[in-house]
Parts: sequence; structure tokens; C-alpha cells
Amino acid sequence: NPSDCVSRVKPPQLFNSQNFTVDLRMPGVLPTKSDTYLCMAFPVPTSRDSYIVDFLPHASMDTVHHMLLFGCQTPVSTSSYWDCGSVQGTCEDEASIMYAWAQNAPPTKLPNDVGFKVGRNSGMSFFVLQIHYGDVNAFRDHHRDCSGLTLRMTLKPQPFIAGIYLLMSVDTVILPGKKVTNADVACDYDSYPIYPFAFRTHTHRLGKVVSGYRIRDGKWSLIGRQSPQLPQAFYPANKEVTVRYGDTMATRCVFTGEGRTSKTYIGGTSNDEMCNFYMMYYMESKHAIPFMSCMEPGSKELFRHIPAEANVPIAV
Ligand code: IYT
Ligand code: CU
Ligand code: CU
Repeated sequence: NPSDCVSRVKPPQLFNSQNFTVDLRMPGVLPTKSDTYLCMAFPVPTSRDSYIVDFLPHASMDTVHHMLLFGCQTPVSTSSYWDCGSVQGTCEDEASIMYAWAQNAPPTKLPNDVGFKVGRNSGMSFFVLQIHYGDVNAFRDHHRDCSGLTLRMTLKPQPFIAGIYLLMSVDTVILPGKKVTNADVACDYDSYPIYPFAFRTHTHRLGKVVSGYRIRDGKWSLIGRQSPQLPQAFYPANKEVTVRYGDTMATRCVFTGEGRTSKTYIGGTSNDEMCNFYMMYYMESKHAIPFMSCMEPGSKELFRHIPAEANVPIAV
């Protein structure tokens, strides 16, 4: 019954003068084919600066393959939900990812005293929830789905803000049949200190392993390494590795062109590829840079020194 589902969507709940929760739920949807991506936008309920301090997922394991939460200024739509399966159908402007839930992976918690800063003044007026519905057979009984997330939020300024550093390749070409192609990305880091605590890797079918490093004085330190064929959640990062002015950030994605009969390029469809390393960090609030990215191809000379582990596929 669709109304069951809708009635579970609560308006923002106020607990005291500072703390509240926001429910982000699908409005009782019934996907009709497998691998449907649905998105829904929700206005941030206050214009004041506020902080997300915790995420509580509500997802049916048998239907939801993954859920992503983005923040942005201009969602593709603001009325009900829409199909966001094709190329980047979430926001008109730049979307920044804040949370990922994936089947069989433990969701990452924000550390104490850390929050994602949102609110109309922080350039983050909307939440966009994306849900990938995998196997549609679970909908044969025509039940409606209202999976989603509850955000625990506060108006209380947090000592640290959370942010995302995205390293991505924009120019990789994978030749058909070629056993190994590396996508290397690197940038000098020239901002205030950041403390990585989680990372997420993303490729499509051809990705074998994605690794992210900090390079300091020529020494490579691993921040995180994962198979993009495992659930694409945020996994705990190596907490000893912090990043400061003068360091270099570097990522390698290892692809195989085996099984392809034509060149594979970076792009939005499942026949294309992507090479992404997302690093979630916290930073002192007074600096508050919530999003950084790196799209520069790494030099051959620099990547001569990458640790051998970066080339070792992870069995799935
Ligand atoms: C070309 C590419 O690699 N796209 C990635 C990274 C990306 C994410 C966001 C690029 C932009 C963004 O605003 I957020 I411009 C990409 O689309 N990655 C997908 C999701 O769309 C987030 C992924 O699952 O990581
Ligand atoms: Cu998925
Ligand atoms: Cu992709």
C-alpha cells in the first residue's frame, strides 16, 4: 500500500533548540526494470549553517544495490523523484558526495566533533538522494519502496568540518584486449592540513584495484586501496596519514581491456569507464574547504616510484 510508505516520511523533527533529524525517503516507488537509478531532491530545512553529524540508512537489502547522498545548489528536478540513471543526472551544478551505502558493506561513521556543513549560505541548499535498485524481481508483489536515510543534524558549530577530495582521470583510454592499463592522477596539495578518515573507489566493470597515496619527501604512504568490484562504500582510511601543504596526492586505477573489442573511454555509461578515488577528510572549521579535486595526469617519472601493491589486483 503506497500510503503506508508515504506516511513514514516524517517532517524535520526538532529535539531541542539545536538538534534535529531530517528524513530523506523515496515516496513509495515501484521500479519496473532492474538497474533503475532514482533520485530525489530535498531542500535543506534551514537557511542557517547546520551540520550533519550522523547518517542512519534505511535500505531494503533485497532491492537496494546502493544509495548515495549528494549536496548541491541546483538539483536536476525539485518535484518528486526522477530517473537519474544516465550521465550525471543529479545536479545542474557541481554535486558533492557526502555518504554512500552499499550492499554488504558497513556504513562509515563520522568521527566525533566532525560534521558536513550545509545550509543555504554554505552553497548547499539541497540534498539529493540517489538509489540504485538492482534486482527488480523483489518487486513482483508490487510493494512500494521508501528506502532512504535519516540525517542527524545540529546547528551547533562543529570544531571540524568534513570534506571530500576527489581524484579522477579524465583522459584514460583502455585498448581492447590489452591486459593492463593504468590511470594515474596526481596533484600538489597546497592548502591547510586535512585528516583523511574514509575513502571510496569507483570504476565500472574493467577496474581491478584503485589506490590512493600521499607523497611526502619522495615517500609514498597508502591512504586506502580497494577493489572497485566490491561494494562501493566508504571504507576506513589509514588514519596515520594526514595531508599538508607541500605534499602530493596520487591515485592509480588499474584496468584491463580483456574482453573488449573496441577502445574504452572515460564516460557515463556502463560501456565507458571511470577512475575515481574519493577521500573523506576532516579539517579545522575555520578553514572549511568542503570539496577539492584533482584531475591532472600523473607524470611517468613520479609514478615510477609507486609501491608495487598498487598493481596487485584484489580478488573479489
Ligand atoms: C567522469 C567521472 O569520473 N565522474 C565521476 C566523478 C564525479 C563525481 C561527481 C564527477 C563529477 C561530480 O560532480 I559527485 I563533475 C562520477 O560520476 N562518479 C560516480 C557518481 O556519479 C558519484 C560515482 O559513483 O562515483
Ligand atoms: Cu549500485
Ligand atoms: Cu561511474
